[in-house]
Amino acid sequence: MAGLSPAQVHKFQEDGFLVLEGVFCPEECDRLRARISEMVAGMEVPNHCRTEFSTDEEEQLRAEGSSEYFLTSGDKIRFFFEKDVFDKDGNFKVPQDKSINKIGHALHAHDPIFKKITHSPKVQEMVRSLGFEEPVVVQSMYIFKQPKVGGEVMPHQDATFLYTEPLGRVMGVWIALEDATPENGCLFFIPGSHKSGISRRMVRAPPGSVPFTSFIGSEPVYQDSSFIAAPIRKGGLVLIHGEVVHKSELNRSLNSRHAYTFHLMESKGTSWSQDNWLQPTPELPFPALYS
Ligand SMILES: O=C(O)CCC(=O)C(=O)O
Repeated sequence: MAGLSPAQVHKFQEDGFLVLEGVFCPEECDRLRARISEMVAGMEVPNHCRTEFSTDEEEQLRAEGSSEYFLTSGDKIRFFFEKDVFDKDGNFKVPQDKSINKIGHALHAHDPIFKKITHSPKVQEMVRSLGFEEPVVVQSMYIFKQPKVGGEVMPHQDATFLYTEPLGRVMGVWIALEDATPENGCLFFIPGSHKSGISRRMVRAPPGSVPFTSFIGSEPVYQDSSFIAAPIRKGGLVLIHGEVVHKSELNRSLNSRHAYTFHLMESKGTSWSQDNWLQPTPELPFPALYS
């Protein structure tokens, strides 16, 4: 693959996203899905997910447990569940593989199959053609969008959570591992919305405070009519500018909509905010994409 054509680069720069069909073959997608099935079959469920808490104090401990679990997940492979999937004894009310919302945030670093796709020549060539000189991988997620229960992802800009100075240095790479349609929760975008900066930032609270994160600014109310759907077939890939407004709706269908996504930052001349929830660690500095 020779990277993106000048017309594709132009479209990405104008719209803030680019839909590319047929980047990976069905077998490559199925290999990722099979690996995830193995992980789910062997996963350890954290206590704060299984345990029912009744008093306010216990509920506070649960909230702290889940915030800590999230905030320290940047360099690990951790499981995040849909709401209401455990009974009061901590047993699954739904099949285990239908209980998960997402896995994050370092599949790209710890799993050889995910690492290979992340650093694949196809991805590297695309990213090069967009002018990235020293891109690093900051996080990765496997998103399940479960049939009927896969919840909506509210309109947002990724730079709200992955803030850099200057802006314009973060890009998402979103790979459809199953067909994504308006019925099962494909991505929707406001074309061109990446040109107006960001409306809010999520920042870490000082150590010891609860909640662990807060927002500066607020997300405007967007008109539904401003969004356009970006349906894509299995094996396709969507490039997502860090400031483009996007969302996905509830999965109303009987089919899941699995996707593997990771975020890149141009590290050359860029400062990663110390206030971001996600931080590189001594165990896992952000790895270079071109390797
Ligand atoms: O996969 C989804 O439903 C949402 C993904 C998303 O918003 C993102 O990766 O920034």
